[in-house]
Amino acid sequence: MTLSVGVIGLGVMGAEHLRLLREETGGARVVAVCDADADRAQALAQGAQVFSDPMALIAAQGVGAVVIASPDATHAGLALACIAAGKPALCEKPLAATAAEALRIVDAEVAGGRRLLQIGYMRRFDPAYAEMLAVRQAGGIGAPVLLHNIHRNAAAPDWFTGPMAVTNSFVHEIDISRWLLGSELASAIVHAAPGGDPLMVTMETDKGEIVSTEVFMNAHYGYHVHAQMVGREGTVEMAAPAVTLANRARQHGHGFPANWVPRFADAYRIQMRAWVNAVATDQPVGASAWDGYVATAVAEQVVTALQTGAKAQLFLGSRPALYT
Ligand code: ISE
Repeated sequence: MTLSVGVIGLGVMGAEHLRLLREETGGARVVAVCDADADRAQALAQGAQVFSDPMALIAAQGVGAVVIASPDATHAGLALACIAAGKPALCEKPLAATAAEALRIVDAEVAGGRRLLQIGYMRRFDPAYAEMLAVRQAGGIGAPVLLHNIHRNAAAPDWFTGPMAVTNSFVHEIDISRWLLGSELASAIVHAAPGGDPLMVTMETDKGEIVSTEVFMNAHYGYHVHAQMVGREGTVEMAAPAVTLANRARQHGHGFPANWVPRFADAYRIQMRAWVNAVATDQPVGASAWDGYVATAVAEQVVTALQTGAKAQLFLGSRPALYT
């Protein structure tokens, strides 16, 4: 059966999700689109029904599932509407602007007794991260003791405001560190360079592993994400972020992409296929609403740690049975 999908938000990520659904994903058809910019929605519609109201798209009878890729602040309300309508959704990260809002979404899903949301923490589908997880799980590096993350953007996106380096960017490391280590995060302390960029976040897990993350929003030279896991018997890390080497301009080496879309092209494609398949088979995969809540809750507490300079003891509450 073909899944009829409505896509809300057609910015950088929404347009890429639209392209993936149309060109690289079997078993799905885009039947509806919605964007705050009506001309943009019209230009990308290719026969899909154009909505100006995202709630009307979610309620539309012909829409079987929804991709939420509108601005961060809109995610929570749209995710709640999908749950109320009983429609599965792939919701871009972050799930919500506050932990309290994210928890309301978790509560709504739990009340319905069914996992409907997959959160777009797509690094879980990146082949390099997947291999690092497999190496750890096979005991290939012994017990992990450290995870070093580097997260560099060439320039902060123009829509960045306030502490978005944490709530929009660092949330990826919150999610992927839990996933890679199979641990929960227990404490965090943040150091900021003069001017506030880069940030250095050091977290401890419930098993005593140390997770260090550099979040550099204006690193200029390109988009660069790297991770190295250190175990008692070895280390595993990502190889250079390209598949070719070039000789040019008196240099030999790898190039860097301008942003995350080319770097994580495989992850986004695999994620979309996995989501469509998960909806078809009713077998949820990827980050759940609970994982989305945890990322937002930790981010909120990391922002406080940044503002106070104090070490935060992270509080999460208990995971509902739906997510075990
Ligand atoms: C963006 O929203 C992403 O999700 C990227 O993966 C991240 O690197 C970037 O900093 C975010 O703004």
